[in-house]
Amino acid sequence: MTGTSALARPSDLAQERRLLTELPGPRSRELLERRRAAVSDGVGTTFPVFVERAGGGVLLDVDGNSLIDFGSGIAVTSVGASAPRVVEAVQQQVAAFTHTCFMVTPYEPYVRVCERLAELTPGDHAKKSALFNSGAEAVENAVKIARHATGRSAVVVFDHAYHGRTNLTMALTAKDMPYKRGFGPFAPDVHRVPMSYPYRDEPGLTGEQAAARAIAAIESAVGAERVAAVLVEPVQGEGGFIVPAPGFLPALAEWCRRSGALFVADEVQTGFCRTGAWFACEAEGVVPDLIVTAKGIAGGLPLAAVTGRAEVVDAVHTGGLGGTYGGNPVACAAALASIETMRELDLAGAARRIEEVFVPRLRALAQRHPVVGDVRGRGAMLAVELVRPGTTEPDPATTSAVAKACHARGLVVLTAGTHGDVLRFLPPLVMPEHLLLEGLDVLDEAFDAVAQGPAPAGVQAPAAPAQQAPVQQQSTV
Ligand code: PLZ
Repeated sequence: MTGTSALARPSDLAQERRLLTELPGPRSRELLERRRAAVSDGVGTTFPVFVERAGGGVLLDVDGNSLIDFGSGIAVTSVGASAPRVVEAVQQQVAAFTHTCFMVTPYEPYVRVCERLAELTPGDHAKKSALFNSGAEAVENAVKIARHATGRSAVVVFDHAYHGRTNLTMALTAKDMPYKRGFGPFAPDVHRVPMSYPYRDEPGLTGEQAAARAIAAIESAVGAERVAAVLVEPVQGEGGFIVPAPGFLPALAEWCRRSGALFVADEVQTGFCRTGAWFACEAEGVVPDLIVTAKGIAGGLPLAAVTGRAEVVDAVHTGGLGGTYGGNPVACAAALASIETMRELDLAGAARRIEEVFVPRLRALAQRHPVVGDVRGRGAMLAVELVRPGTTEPDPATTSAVAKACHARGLVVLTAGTHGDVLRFLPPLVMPEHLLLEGLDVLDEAFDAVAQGPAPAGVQAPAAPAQQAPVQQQSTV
């Protein structure tokens, strides 16, 4: 480690939007043909531009275009996709050793990641962790632990929830298409209850009332004494960046405590500074019994964790948890360097700043475009929900058209939502402010272009070659 010198190393990846070709460009289109021939059609692609390098707030594609990244590879590259500390730590670890299997002969970085998790996650009780490879694998293990520790089997999840694509986590996930259709039968004893969804709940429904509605459903359909775990995303991710009304999460956690069920927070998407704090549960002082993390934890390397009360996590017999690669040393080195970067650069503060920059701009957008029914989110996890003007009827077609218009202009945005009517924004927390603003300008242009109706057939969406047309700056902030 070379200390702060690594952080100060200037990136040679220009932090700019630069369009040299239409998107996708000719080399991306060639690769797309090869992808079509060799890669399963079951794996989707949001934006078929092939990436050669990435870092800070940009993705550089194989045709030399530089794109602004409002996706972070689905909330993963919070420290950037080539954060200097992470690159250096990974290089050192990969040269030292790539793998031993922690269950065979252990190594320190795994232990150190678990120590960091114990320090950083909510609550000052004794905590322990186990490490895994993916969010879904960690969620599945949280359920294993909860069942073992409580001796109960029922698991409660929420409308709009997303927890993964394995058999158990498909059962936990709400949305049929594309996640579940044709893949059943699913794991049993999973029970879905209503979420707090302020935009769609009856006006004025408080968080406590929404929790009471969920609890009534649990008590009547499952029985309090059968519940091993109530599993919830503190801000729902794939479901559409749904922030529950204040009071909802604390009331659920309190019910769990009274009922002997474990409160399990899936912070796979919200964790590690994304929402302006280390973890989203902190916003309401909720202390989960188990917390599941992945994505942002390791700067792009595959790592996930279940962290929880020591006596709960230790309830499982030795050998009951694990896997060949769980807590791989290279991924652990990346996690330690990512956490260090988050601390040094105060990326929780950066996420709060991103909210300050975005929210007035998204509200102004909603004023100009009545299709924007709701502006919501927290920190650098922000979204707009698109509906038919004057109603709350979802408008997935306009959502997809705006996303495509952003893509054509060199801005990576993602969609979400049970009805596909949510545009979500997840910039790397290290994105320089001029790119945040330029990305928001592009979003404005994309909404305007879609509002004006489709371009005449055969006319490409405008790709502005950098050398000819300087990018328009608007001054709404
Ligand atoms: N829990 C809250 O957001 C992953 C998946 C996108 P994995 N979300 C993005 C897709 O189409 O597959 C996620 C999440 C929450 C669990 C997961 C699962 O994490 O690392 O993808 O397994």
